[in-house]
Amino acid sequence: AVEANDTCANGFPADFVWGLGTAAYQIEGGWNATNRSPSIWDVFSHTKGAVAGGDTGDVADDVIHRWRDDIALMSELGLKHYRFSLSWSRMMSWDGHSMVPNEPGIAWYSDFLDGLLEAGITAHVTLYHWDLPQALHEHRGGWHTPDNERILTEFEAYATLAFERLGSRVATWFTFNEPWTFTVSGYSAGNHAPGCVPAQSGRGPCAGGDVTPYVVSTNVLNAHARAVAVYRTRFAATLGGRISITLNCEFARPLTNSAADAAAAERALQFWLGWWLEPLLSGDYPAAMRRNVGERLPSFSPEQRELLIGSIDLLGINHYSTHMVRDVADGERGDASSGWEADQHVVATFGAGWPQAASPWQRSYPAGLRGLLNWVAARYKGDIYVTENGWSCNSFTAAAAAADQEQLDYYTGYTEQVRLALVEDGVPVRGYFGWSLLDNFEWADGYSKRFGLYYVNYTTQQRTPKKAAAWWKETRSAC
Ligand code: GBH
Repeated sequence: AVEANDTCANGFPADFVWGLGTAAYQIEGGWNATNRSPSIWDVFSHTKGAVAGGDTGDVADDVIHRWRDDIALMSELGLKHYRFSLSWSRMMSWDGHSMVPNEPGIAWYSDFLDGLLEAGITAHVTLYHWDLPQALHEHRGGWHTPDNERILTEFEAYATLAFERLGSRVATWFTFNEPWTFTVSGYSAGNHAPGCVPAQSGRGPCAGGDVTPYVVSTNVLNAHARAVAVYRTRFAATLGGRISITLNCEFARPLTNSAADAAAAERALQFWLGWWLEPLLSGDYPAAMRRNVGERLPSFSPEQRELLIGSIDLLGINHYSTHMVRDVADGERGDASSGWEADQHVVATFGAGWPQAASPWQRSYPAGLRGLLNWVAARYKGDIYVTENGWSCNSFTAAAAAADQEQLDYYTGYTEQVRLALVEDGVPVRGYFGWSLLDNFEWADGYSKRFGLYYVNYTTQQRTPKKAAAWWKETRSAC
């Protein structure tokens, strides 16, 4: 129970972490500033037909040049915690054999971190928010090559460089953001970089069929574990920060009260979140996946298991929406969807009457976040942080955005469910990061979708606060 005198007017403990997030490729721009080299997202966004409107991240929010103003914007909001990611392709360059430090890029992040520090803003930094250096994808087997020791070594070197050069100013490290999303979208659906799809369609340089997402997940989990081991053995004691990973999951509710649908909802959560969480806790993929995926699911060696188990100091959870899930009998689907999609044996829909966001995949169902947090807390006993939650706005002009009530309703509804999970259910949720500080490059949707607390005019780069920004300042920044 929380002592009354430690509770803020918003109903949360005084030490609850309130922050906002962004990611490098979505906001930075400066595609070749600081001697940056291409990532898979540069190549993908410049591929005809890959991104809505032909949009690219070349300029994005131009934060690479406007960062001082944007830190001032954060201060204006009273922000005390900021979550952002490093661009591997800015931190390092390809020398024809491996990635080596890129001093101008490192200096940019170093200055930025100093700026945050001066503004009293704590930094929470993600190493990998989907932007693999193109050279590692092309010449070193990327994430899609089975048992790819070369990518593990490269990631370990990158993480070490980041800890060494930036770690004194970073409170929390996240190795990967949403491995589920970049694995399924990038290596199965093909609508994200690097655009790989199952082999039978003949598209993509890394088409591997329905085993590829599981190959990718195994490499990514092993890379995570390596980076964590480096941080813990060489840096944690002196730097005092914590390290983890950010996993995304929509909540799953059974469509009917049948036992089969209850099992299907549980299975969906295992395929979505258990896929990543279970190896971090027990060193292996969930039983439901072993059962349905069979021999296509790689194994971890005893050494890999040892590194994986307990390799998070806390857990970051990104959450946007909820699905109603029903069971699917063997063979019922009969479609050509990816292995991961079909392997679950579920069909997901939305509940009737849930408000629709601009992004087709998102509807508002606030109670789903409380349900998810409880599901996670039943399995993981450490601190939980909601590292992303936000609304794809239905307003598309600065004036409409400034008056956007739906986004505000989403934030009030969802944060209230976080409060209930904490205060009523005892879930150890310690922080909440809204997505996002600014409208930005929304991946395959380009600039057509807007999640910012600030509206961005991409012609003038002017930032305009939305209604939720004022709410944030009054009720989240203030205790
Ligand atoms: C996060 O992904 C990202 O971390 C962030 O970069 C992004 O800007 C933000 O959220 C908003 O999207 O089209 O039905 O196949 C969100 C998780 C998972 C949401 C995949 C879209 C596609 C569903 N995403 N999902 S569908």
